[in-house]
Amino acid sequence: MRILILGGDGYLGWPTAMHFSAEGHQVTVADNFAKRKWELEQGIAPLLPIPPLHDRVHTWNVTNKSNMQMRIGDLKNARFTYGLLDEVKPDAIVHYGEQPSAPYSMQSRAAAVDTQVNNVVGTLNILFAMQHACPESHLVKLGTMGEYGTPNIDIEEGYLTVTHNGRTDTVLYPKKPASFYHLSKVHDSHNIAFACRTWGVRATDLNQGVVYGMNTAQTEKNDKFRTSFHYDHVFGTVINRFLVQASIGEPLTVYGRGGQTRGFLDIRDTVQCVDLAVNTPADEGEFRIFNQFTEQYSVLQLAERVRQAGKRAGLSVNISHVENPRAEAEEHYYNAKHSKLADLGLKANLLTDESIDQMLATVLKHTDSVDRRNLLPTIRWKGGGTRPRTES
Ligand code: USQ
Repeated sequence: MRILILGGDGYLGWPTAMHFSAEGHQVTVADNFAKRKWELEQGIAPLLPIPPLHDRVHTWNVTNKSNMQMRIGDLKNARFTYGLLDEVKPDAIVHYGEQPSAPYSMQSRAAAVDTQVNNVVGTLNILFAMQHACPESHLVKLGTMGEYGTPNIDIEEGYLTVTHNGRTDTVLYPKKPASFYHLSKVHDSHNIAFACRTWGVRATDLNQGVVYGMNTAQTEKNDKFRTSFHYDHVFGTVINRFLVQASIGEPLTVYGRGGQTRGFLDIRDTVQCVDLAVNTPADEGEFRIFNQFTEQYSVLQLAERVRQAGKRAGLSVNISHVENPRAEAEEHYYNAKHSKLADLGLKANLLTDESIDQMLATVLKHTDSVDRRNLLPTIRWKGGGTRPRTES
């Protein structure tokens, strides 16, 4: 298959690209390095340096006798996006090419606008370019479980059947997200759903939970294949942050009471789920939605699991309830369905003590690289954010 990975330089895009290439598919990665720019702007770096994409792709191709292709450009630029799809004519487009951080989007007006323009316009350009270049192609779009928020009813897999005044219809599940970032994914979902029912686009929206881990079958084979692992308060996700905090003797930063419950998955399962979606394409006109996570935990449960892992490794780990910088429910009902990927054959890599111990052992090898200045949250949800140095 010809597979185009948008955002191929990122935390999830790069491991996904290597996976499909290792499986023998013709892979093209595209990126505009926006994430690297946002990191520079925030004064943040991943735990370990990530070589330039050119270098990673070259080393991958030489080591594996592959022919992965790379294109550099911005999806907001319609000329680039049309040209890319025209040239590649992909059978499947895996779209990770978005600003991924909720805190980033909440820090200022400029960052909220940047997030929504980047994400929504990029996806719109892809939908239009598909019409022009490859209408049969299957769009596999990374959405987020956070689109749903934390409603006081069960979360269904994308759709809800409602009976109202005696009549029944099936509608997109109501969305109540908790950041401008998560909202950008809601807007994307609606635009894609519209393109499916109007133009017959085939699309799968993967409502992904919070990802943890840094190793997949390919990342471990060469230092240049490692992926961008963040532990900072902007791009770091909660388990990755707790592991790094534990490794350097800093308290685990549970925001507020810690009853916030979310769906989680191992980075290896992100790759597996995307593989399943690509290999079983949506039908023409179908807007297929999968809830992509394997287990749900509260933040406090996770902190306790990491504390116990620290203990097994001989570390003394404290849990600190810091003031919650976000506006979110700290105790709530949460029951999200997630059976469709399992039905397709997903074999979950669960968060076992062994897997936490392994991740902690990896992080412990790199404690010298941790920048302690970027651990505590400084971006507040309330009040419209600060005026950053970069905004004129
Ligand atoms: N949290 C803490 N302490 C921390 C960091 C986070 O208590 O040090 C809490 C947050 O308040 C939140 C939960 O942990 O309640 C998850 O936060 P997160 O930063 O791990 O994840 P989130 O901001 O929701 O976003 C991440 C990814 C995003 C993806 C999303 C999936 O950055 O790209 O879409 O997870 S989901 O959360 O299911 O929407």
